[in-house]
Amino acid sequence: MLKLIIGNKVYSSWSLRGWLAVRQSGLPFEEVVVSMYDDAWPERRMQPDIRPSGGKVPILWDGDHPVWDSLALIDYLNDISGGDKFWPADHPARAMARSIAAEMHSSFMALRRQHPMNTRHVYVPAPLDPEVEQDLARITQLWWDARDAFGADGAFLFGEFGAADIMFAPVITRLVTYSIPVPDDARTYMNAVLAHPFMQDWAKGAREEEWIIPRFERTEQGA
Ligand SMILES: N[C@@H](CCC(=O)N[C@@H](CS)C(=O)NCC(=O)O)C(=O)O
Repeated sequence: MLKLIIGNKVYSSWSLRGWLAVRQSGLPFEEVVVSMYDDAWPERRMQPDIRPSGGKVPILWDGDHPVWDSLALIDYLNDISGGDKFWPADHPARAMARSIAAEMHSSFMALRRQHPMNTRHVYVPAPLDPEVEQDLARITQLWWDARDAFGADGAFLFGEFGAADIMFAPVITRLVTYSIPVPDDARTYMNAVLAHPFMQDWAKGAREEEWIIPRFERTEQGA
C-alpha cells in the first residue's frame, strides 16, 4: 500500500497538494502526519522515511520507492492510477493545465513568503505588498483564462477537479486566511474548491490539530 508522509495540515501547503493528489488517484494509502519545525524536526526530517526528499514533505512511498516533490507525486500517481484522473484529455486543455500547474510550482514567491498557509484563522484584511498584488493578478487571470477556455463542463479550472486545481488549492486557503479580495469569478471558483469533499476532509483534519508553529502565525488576528 502507498504511504504518504505529510506535515501539519494547518500549515503545510505542499502537503495539502500531495495529499489531494493521493485522494484524487483513488488508491488506498496510509497517512502519516508529522509536526514540522518543532524541536524534534531537524532530526525527524533526516530519518530514512523523509531523508530521500532532502528532509521535506510530502513524500510518498510506494513500497520501497520514495517519490517526492508535489508535481512528481501527481505525475507518478497519474501513471499508476490509470492516467485519466489528473490532466484533461484534450491536448489544448492539457497544455494549459500542465503549464499553469508548473507555473504554480515555480512562481508566486511573494504571495507564498508573505502569506504562509494557516487554515486556523481568518485574519482581518491588511494592505498588500505590490509584489503580492502582482502574483494575485496573474493567478486570478490564469483561473479566468482556464475557466473561460476549458471549464464549461464543471466548476473547476478544466471542468472536472484535477491536477491544476490541486496545485492552486493552498492559494485558495491563503486568500481566505488573509481576507484577500478577489473578483467574483475567482470567488466562485474558490468556493467550488473549498466545498470539494477532499478539501472538506483536509479541513476537518486541520481542525483537529493542536500544533502551533509561531513563524506562521500573525499576532493581529481577526474573526
Ligand atoms: N518542492 C516541494 C516543496 C516541499 C516543501 O518545501 N515542503 C515543506 C512543507 S510545506 C517542508 O517540508 N518544509 C520543512 C523543511 O524544509 O524543513 C514540493 O513540491 O513538494
